This record gives sequence, C-alpha cells and structure tokens, in this order.
Amino acid sequence: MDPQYNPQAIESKWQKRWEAGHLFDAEPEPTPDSARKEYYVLEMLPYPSGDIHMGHVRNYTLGDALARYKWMQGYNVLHPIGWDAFGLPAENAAIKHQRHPSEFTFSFIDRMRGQLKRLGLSYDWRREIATCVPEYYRWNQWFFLRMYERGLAYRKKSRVNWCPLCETVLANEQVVNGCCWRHEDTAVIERELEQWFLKITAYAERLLEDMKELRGGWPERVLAMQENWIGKSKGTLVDFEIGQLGEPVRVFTTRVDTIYGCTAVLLAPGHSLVGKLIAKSPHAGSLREKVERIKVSSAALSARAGDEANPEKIGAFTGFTARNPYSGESVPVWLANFVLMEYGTGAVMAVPAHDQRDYEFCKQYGLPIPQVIAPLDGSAADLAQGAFSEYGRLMNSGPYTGLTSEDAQARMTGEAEAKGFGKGTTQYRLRDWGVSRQRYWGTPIPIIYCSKCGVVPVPESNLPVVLPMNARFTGRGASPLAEMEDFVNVACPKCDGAARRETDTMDTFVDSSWYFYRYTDPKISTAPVSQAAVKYWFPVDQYIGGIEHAILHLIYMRFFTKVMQDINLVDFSEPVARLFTQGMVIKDGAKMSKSKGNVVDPTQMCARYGADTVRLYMLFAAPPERDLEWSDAGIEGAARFLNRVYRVATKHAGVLSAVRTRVPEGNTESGIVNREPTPEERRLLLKVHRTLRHVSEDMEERWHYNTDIAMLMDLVNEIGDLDPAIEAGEIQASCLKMSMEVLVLMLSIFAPHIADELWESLGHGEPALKTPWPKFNAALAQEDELEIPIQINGKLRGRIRVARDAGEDEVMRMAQAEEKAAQYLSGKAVIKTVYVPQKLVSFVVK
Ligand code: ANZ
Ligand code: ZN
Ligand code: ZN
Repeated sequence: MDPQYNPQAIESKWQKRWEAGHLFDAEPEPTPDSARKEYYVLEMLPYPSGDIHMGHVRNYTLGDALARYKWMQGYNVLHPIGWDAFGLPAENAAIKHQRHPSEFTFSFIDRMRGQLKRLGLSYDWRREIATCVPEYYRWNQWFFLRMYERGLAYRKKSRVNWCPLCETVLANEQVVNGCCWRHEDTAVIERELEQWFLKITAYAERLLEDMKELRGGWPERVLAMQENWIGKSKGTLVDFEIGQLGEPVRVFTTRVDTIYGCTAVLLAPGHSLVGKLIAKSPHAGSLREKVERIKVSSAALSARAGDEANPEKIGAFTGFTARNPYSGESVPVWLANFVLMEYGTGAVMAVPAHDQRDYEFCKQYGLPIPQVIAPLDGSAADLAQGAFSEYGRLMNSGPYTGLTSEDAQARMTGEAEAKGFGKGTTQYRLRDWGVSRQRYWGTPIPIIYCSKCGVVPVPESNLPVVLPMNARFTGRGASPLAEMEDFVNVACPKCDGAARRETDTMDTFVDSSWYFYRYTDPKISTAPVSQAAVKYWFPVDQYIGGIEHAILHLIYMRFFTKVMQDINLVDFSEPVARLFTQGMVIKDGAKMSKSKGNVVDPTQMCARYGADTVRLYMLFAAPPERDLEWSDAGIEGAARFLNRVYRVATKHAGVLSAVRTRVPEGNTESGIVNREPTPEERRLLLKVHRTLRHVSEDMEERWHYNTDIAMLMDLVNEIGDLDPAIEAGEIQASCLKMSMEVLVLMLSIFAPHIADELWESLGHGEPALKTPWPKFNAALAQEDELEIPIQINGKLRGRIRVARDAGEDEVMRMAQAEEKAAQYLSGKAVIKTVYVPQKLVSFVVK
C-alpha cells in the first residue's frame, strides 16, 4: 500500500471498480429480493450550462451521503441524475456563435457528466435522462394533449413584454429597468398575444389542502411560501352603482366590515370599465391621458412584482362617482396604480382608516379618513400614525355599529346576498401558468390551426412533433420555427386541408414537472411512466435542492402529479415525502458568480485535493441548510484530516488485516478475549460507540454532517494517540481493528474513495457500501457522558452531551456546532470563550 495518501490514484481506481461492479445500480422493480425495501433519493436535475459549480457539488454530496447510508442500511436505492436540457441560454449561445443549440447542449452534458463522475457520486447512470430528446419531450406533448382534452390547456390573449428590436417576447427576467436586456436603450412594450395556459388554478384548493400531507416532511418555510403564492382569501364582492354609467363596478374586499369608512372606489388603469368611462366623460381627452400615465407606473409596478417595496401611490380622479350600497353614500371613482388588474376584480373600495395602502393614497390626494373600527380593548386608534388595520368593533356603521368585525362580515355579506348587490367569495392569487415561449429550443406545442376546423390538437399517433434540426438562428423574428415553412405547413388532421402548426414551444418548467417519474423506467416508449415502477418507487423519499425553487418548480410538480392522479397514471396526490433545501455556497460574502469573479471551480479543486476532500469540506464547513462561506483554509483543513486518517489507518493495516472481527456482519462487539477491557480499551470503545450513535442518529434526523465529521476527527485523533498503549499491549488487536473498521465505514458515506481504499487495506474484498451499517451499543455510547450547558452572552442557548473526559477542543467544537448555539453564533464575532471543565461552555459575542 502506498505510504502516501494519493487521492488521484485512489479515486480513479475506485471509480473504475464501482462502475465495473454496478455498485449503484438500483434493482429493477419489484426487487427480486422482496425483503428489501426501496428508497428514492433525488436531487434537482442540473441545467447543462457548461461546468458544474460548487452549488451542485454541495447539493449532490448531500444526496450522495444519504444514498450511501441507505444502501448500507440494506435498502434498494434509486439515486438518479439527468439534464434539464432545453432553455434559453443554449439558444442564445447558438445565436451568438451561429451553431445549433443541441451542439452546445450535448457537449455541455458530456463535459458536466465527466465532472460529476470525477466526484464519485453514487448515481445509477443507466437511468440518465435529457429532456431535449424526442423520446422524452414527446411525453410533454402527450401531457399537453391530455390537459387539452380536459380543458386544462387553453388559449387566451394575454399581455406580454415585447422588444421591438428583437421582435420577440421577453421573459420578466429579461426586462431590465423597463428595457430589453440586449437592447439597453430600447423600451419594452406591452403586447397582446394569444398564448397557451395550463389551468393550475383549477387545482388551487387541492394544492393547499394536500399540504397537510407534506407538513413535517417539507420545510415550513417552503410551505408558507407556497401558501402565500396560492394566496387564498375569503371576502366579499360588492357592487357600487355608477349612476352616470348605468352599470355597477364590482369590488373585492376581505373587510366588508369597514365599508362605512369607504371614501373612494379605485380602478386599475386596465379595468374593463375604463373605456366606457372615457366614452362617457365630458373630458375624454384628459381622462385618456391620465389613464396612459397611470398605466406606465402600474406596468413598472408589476415588473417589480414580488418585491415588497412600498411603491409610490399614483392616482387620478375620473370625474365619476359610485354609490356605496350599504350607506347610500356617493364616493369618487379614481384610477390608482397600485390596484392590480390580475387580482380580485381589478377594483378596490378604499378604506383609508383601516388599510395602509389606502391610507397613503387618500392622504396624498386629500381624501377624508373616517374611522369605523374601534380597537377591541377600548383603546383609541392613533390614525395620525397610519391605518388601524386590525379587527375590532364597528362604529359609525349604521345598523352594524357595535358588532365585532367577524360578526359584521357575516351579516353584511348576508345582506348583500339577500339584496343582490354582492356575495361571499374566495379568491386566489395563483394565476394560470402561461407556457407559450416564442423560442426554438423547447418542446413544440402539439397544436395545429386550420382555417376551417380551428384549433386542432395533433393526434396522439403523430407524436412526437419533432423539433426540426435545420433551423437558422438570427436572433430576430418571433421564433426560428415560425420561419420554417416545412415545419409550419401541415395538413389538417381533421379535414386534410392546408393548416399551420403552432410555432411556440413550451416553458422548460414543463419538462421538470415530471422528470423524476421518468427515472423509474427511463426508456419506456409506450407511456410517460411505467405504473408498476412508479408504484414501487414512489413517493420520492427525499428530494434535495435549492430554496430558489420553493415556488415555481415545486408547485408545478405538485400540480402535474395531481393531473396524473386524475388521469389514473398514479394513485397518490403528492410525489415527494420529504424535501430538504440546502444553503448557497458563497465566497467573500456573496453568491459565487462569474460576474463577481468569486467562483471556485470544483474541477480544479478535485485536481488539486481530490474529490474526497472537496466532498468532505462541503459537508464539514457548515450545516447543510445554511449558506456555506468558502474558505481556502477550510479546504486545506479537510485535506489535512484525510491525510491524517490515511496515516493512522495504514500504520497498523498490515497487522490488522489478518485479524477478524464481526463488523462485516454489522456487529460491533469489542472482540476482547480472555480479560476485562483495559482503561485504554474502554475509553476507545466508548468513543467509537458515542461517535457511531451520533452519526447514525444524525443521518435519521438532522443531517448535521458538520458535527458528524467533527466527531470523526476526534475519533481519529484518539486512535492516533494510541500508539504507546498498543506497544504496551493494552489494546488488543481485535478491539483496535473493530474501531478502525467502524471509523472507515462511517467515513465511507462522506469520503467514499479513501474509505474503500482503507477498507481494502483492512482485508476486505468488497466496497464499504456492501457492508451493513454498524450498530452502536447504546449502553456504551452513553456511559460516562455529561451534559454541558452552552451560554451565549449569559443566556442558556443549548446543551451538548460529551464524554466526561473530553478535552476542551472537542467540547468547544461540539458546542459551536450545536444546533441552537450555531444559530445564535452565526454571523457574529466571538470575542470571548470560557470553558469550565465538565460544567459550562460560555461565549461572548458581538
Ligand atoms: C377594503 C379593505 C379595507 C381592504 C381594509 C383591506 C383592509 P388579500 O388579503 O391579499 O386578498 N384588493 C382587492 N383587490 C385588489 C387589487 N386588484 N389590487 C390591489 N389591492 C386589491 O387582499 C384583499 C384586499 O386587497 C381587499 O380588501 C382590497 O382591500 C385589496 F381595512 O378592501 B380591502
Ligand atoms: Zn431587444
Ligand atoms: Zn381542418
């Protein structure tokens, strides 16, 4: 065995062996060995951008540790990977270099596959998929047709961002300061285009309702974001008559109890009544101008949608008044930039005393601010400071005065329904999913337009509608597809007359809405998924990815699953049992990015330190849910640790390889014969079992790999310090060997190559993955343990369990990694630490 740790040689040796031995191939389903339970570990599939980055490494290393652990626990593990291969960047590169997007895509896939393989990740590569091949995307088209049949895919005119120079639609992300991202001084204009939509709103209630299945398994934060995005609110629709128009304007309010305090009705500038108001107005010209002005500021507002900044409120009086059906009072009708066309009815009743936005608006334009809700506790609301927006008791509200807000809402909605000027309603913020993209590199939408028959879906037997490969990329025009006569012109499937194909392609989020089903039987050609395979593997036991996908992708995939349930493809409603969102990898305090010049390239790091060091560092440097600040010293430290493990393990390997233990059967007996354990042996055993307990429990619950690795480091130090005891005959070889073996098996889920090398040096023929995960002895693990409280700035913030004789370094390291303490310490400067042995750890931070 090489006395020097040589990661490059070791890693390529083991990667070859793993591949030759099909080590990570999931058993086909149903597994021949029926006692074996299945486990599905999934990481979000990468976009083939050219090179993997540290964020990928972190994501995949987290999943890899789990997959290896599950294999060792005896599961049949599915751990697949694929490519989210359609999309704009490849198309833009194609335009720039006048080459085909598929060339870029496939060469990037090849390169990135090599980089992933270099990391030694435990993927079942037989199941690799790429979403840009017809064998895959034909099923996007198939899903589209199924949805079309059920009225879940439909076409409507909608507003889009259009660059007049590019002559194409821009995504919201491509609009920079109101201009085209490629033509920085060309203002984006709004256009109305026919677009295809998927009716996700039909599933709003189920998307909310089924969240109860996810509670506990998904981060609360993600569920809260989804709940917000779906945005269910119960309220009332109320009609305000506009006398001069002979037609009411309908508002949506969640606070009908405040209606006696309404001082204006506000319309979005795009509201359907606005045209009629202009037509009836004696000052049509000036009103039209006002509408245009407010439209501009409201467009700027919706371009920024999602950012919670408090935009300037701009409005204009229309010259019309509307009648409050409860009080009979007339209030002015205004246009307002902050009223969204897409929500509720696009019209609002302004109640300045009880809604902060209305308050700001009415203050600015000098409208009155009458109070109609009093705080329940009898105190006075300070309306000089802003709106009082809580529930309370009604005042100045005619017959409803004195009621609580809840009671009043119920009764007032009742009155509206009885008299026919309104009704109770439920609104959702969720909008239907616009999937049309005027782009080439995506799935063609399987629709044909015939002048006689209208919209005709492509018959299923004609799928796939293949993306033609001979497109030209000029960067101008709606889409290269629209210019390809032999693609566009087609016989109508119904009447055989001349017809034209849809030339838009689908949003790439469609591709990623069901890809994880395809892995279970990636080559099936008769259906998108094999029901038997899905039945066996689903739900995904653990999904791991970035928090940035909390809303779009993670809602779309839930939506797709519900549609699949409705067409009897699957018999469940939620595809993912547990979700984990990892933090970002940052450097110098910022997310790594080419433009900031703070990128650390994983491939270079592998060449310099080896994959095991990179992986270990990714897991050690921070708890996985937090952001990880890259540090050169940190990765050096990880490299030093693996060198030390290698030295300590190889020192005795020759002697130990002949000794037998029961670890290969999952049994961690000490193996000490003919005498009681010596104090040195006892110490070692306690340490081994304590570490094993920590790692095992952590794998089940929290994944604080950083603390696991810290404990492995201590165990290695302990073993490294045993030489004198070994020479003095105070440690029996079988006890030492058992300890080494358990150490190597634990290490194998984090740094698998070096672990297999050491496992082999200990006399084992099979990779560590084939060995059962060792079981800790609970009694030994807790013997001689102490609980030590952790104080931060004098307050109790957590507790750790440590060995009675643990050294200060070890205790401090554990204390810093302790979950709650780590939260309080994160981002703060520690100015003082105190350790009172066996009693207390204390930090003073700023
Ligand atoms: C009067 C009122 C008084 C309101 C009050 C609130 C408090 P959520 O809870 O998010 O559903 N609203 C309705 N449609 C709107 C639109 N298209 N653009 C902007 N704002 C709109 O919000 C519902 C509330 O948001 C509604 O209730 C309405 O203001 C406003 F003390 O009506 B409320
Ligand atoms: Zn442009
Ligand atoms: Zn026809």
